[in-house]
Amino acid sequence: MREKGVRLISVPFWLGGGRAGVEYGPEDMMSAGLGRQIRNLGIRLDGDYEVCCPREGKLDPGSPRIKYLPEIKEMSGLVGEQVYRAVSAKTFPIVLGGDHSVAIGTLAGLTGHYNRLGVIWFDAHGDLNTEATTPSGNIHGMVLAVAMGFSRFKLTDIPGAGTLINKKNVVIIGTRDLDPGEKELIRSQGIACYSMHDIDKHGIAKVLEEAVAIASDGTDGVHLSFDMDCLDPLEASGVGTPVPGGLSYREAHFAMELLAETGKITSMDLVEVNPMLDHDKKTTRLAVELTASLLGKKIV
Ligand code: B3U
Ligand code: MN
Ligand code: MN
Repeated sequence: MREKGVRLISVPFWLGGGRAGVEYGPEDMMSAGLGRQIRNLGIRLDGDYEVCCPREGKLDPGSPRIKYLPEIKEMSGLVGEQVYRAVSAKTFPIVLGGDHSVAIGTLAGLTGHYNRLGVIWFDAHGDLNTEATTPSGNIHGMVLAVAMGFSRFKLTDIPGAGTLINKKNVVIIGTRDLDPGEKELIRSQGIACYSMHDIDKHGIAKVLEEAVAIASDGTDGVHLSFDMDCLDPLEASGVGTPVPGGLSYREAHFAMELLAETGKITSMDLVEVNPMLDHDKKTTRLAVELTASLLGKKIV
């Protein structure tokens, strides 16, 4: 990591979650010292870019299944371009959301570069809804289905994207709020999903060990997508859809520390910090600290 350098890519986008405020996430994480933390670790900060994405959209009454789809496609193409450039320049891209739909752009850019990409997805939710099962029409709840090609709108619809993500290399961690259609997809497709029940039962270290094995099996890159709502709302209440019973402060840090030790993670996105709901700035601060842990910050 020290040789590689990190490139920060800010994506102030909220239309995928349908709730404003999350577009201020990148700005807040930068003000909380994300760049400084990275440099303090002795890591070169190879640029910090802001993607100029749509800030407002029009709801199309003709296609109600995915809200703001044209704006989402536009944002994803722009994010993909920056991410592709970052990995081509051999830096480690960190994409700052925004709602979780920004990961469609991240994955588009990454699959343009990597032949076979593994994905580790921390989330309270499955993000596995399709046009047929979404209860909200918000694409942030569909991103993994889009990435693996289970929905009609697919990752490969974004210019510059490579192949779809192989379901064999996807792992979801921290779930506790899955919709019926998502449970069905997990079962029928055999997608690796470690719920909070699994974490309680086996411990976060064991779960991470298995997750890394799955995501790195036959892949040439492993992407970490970190939805801050995977944390317990006691630790991180500044997210759009908090769900009780999530990861503790130490479980989340320990997970990042374990990932750092493996040296296998090649990119990251950090999403769903909503500064308008984060009144004590605790969620933003934690997001910054967790990134530092992933980049190798040690307690001792
Ligand atoms: N599963 C629900 C809710 C949701 C998904 N992701 C978030 N919330 N953050 C949906 O709308 O798909
Ligand atoms: Mn999510
Ligand atoms: Mn979520």
